[in-house]
Amino acid sequence: MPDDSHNLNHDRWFVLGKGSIGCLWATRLRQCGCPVTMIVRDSSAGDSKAIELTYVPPTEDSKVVGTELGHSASDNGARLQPTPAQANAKSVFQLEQSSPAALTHANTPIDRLLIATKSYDAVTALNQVKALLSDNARVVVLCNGLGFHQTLYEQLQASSNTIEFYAGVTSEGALLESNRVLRHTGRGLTRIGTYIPTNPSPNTVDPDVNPSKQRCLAQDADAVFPLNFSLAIEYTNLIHQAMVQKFFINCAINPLTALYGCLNGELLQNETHYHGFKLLCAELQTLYNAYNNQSDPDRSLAMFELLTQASHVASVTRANASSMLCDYREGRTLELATLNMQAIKMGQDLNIECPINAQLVSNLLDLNRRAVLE
Ligand code: KPL
Repeated sequence: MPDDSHNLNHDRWFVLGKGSIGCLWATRLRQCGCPVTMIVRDSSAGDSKAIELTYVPPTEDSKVVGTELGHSASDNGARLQPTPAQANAKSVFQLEQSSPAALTHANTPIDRLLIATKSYDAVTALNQVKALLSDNARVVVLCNGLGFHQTLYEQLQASSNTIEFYAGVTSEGALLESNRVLRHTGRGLTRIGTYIPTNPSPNTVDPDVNPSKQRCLAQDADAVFPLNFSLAIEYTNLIHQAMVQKFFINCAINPLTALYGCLNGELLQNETHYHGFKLLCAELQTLYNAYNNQSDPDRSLAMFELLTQASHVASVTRANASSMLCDYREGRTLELATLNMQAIKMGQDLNIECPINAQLVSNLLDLNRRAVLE
């Protein structure tokens, strides 16, 4: 663990993942005055250096996405941050860029860490910088999907059980037009909450008796991102529900857009695509209902109609290429392990067959393998 007395950069955010969401957060954090270091793997960034990233704001008429789940207002006393006009101008931001090796060599303490990698990279990426986290570090994960949060949590706990760990889901739209230009394509909503472990480990201290955990729960409403942050953030105690619902929406939209090679809106407009979309939503709805009954007997996750919600998201983001379609086009690994393969695993645990998801995963793995070979 690095020596905290050397830490003159208490409000510096370190960002893992230089995709569109990582870059959006980096520019917005810079905009409100926080120093930012992008952690990159490239050996070219062996030594820390400064890079410039241009933020292009959304057009005035871009809608807020993310209120589709009925949470536009606070569900637990949380609030949305205001977005002052000057925060939204096109601007060029200076960001530090450094590699895990360079940070480790300099023994740089990390107090604030955002994980915005592809979901399958999150655990490895965290491992590369975990030793630099200070005892009271704040870690926020914003990756798509389910199934890896618990591993992140356990790794953080093993470092220090006073690290604050938040999970988030975002519907912000962003596109990297080049590695120096980030376009904010649509305003969204980001919901953040303290991650609640699925199987508390023996050294996990109950938040009721751990003063540090009490502090972080008590401060959720205004503590995670700076007060003048220009993205809409809602702090919630129902983060698990938000993660599960976003997971099901992503399981419905992302793989089909990659398979059909279509934009989100075309899932609704093209008759054949829509037929596939309805069948997939029906299979996922059965799974959601069973999961909900099993994991939440008081049914606070209930009343979620996947076809309606996923259609709404596909419609509001109609001009977007989903992240999985972009990954497919770029020959990157698809986030299937944390989306539809995770759904199949959930089905196995609940004795629910998921043949449509299984076929979809198999077709996409084949396509992806061929794309990577080409
Ligand atoms: O989250 C998304 C993604 O592409 O990963 C959706 C909501 C489908 C928007 O494109």
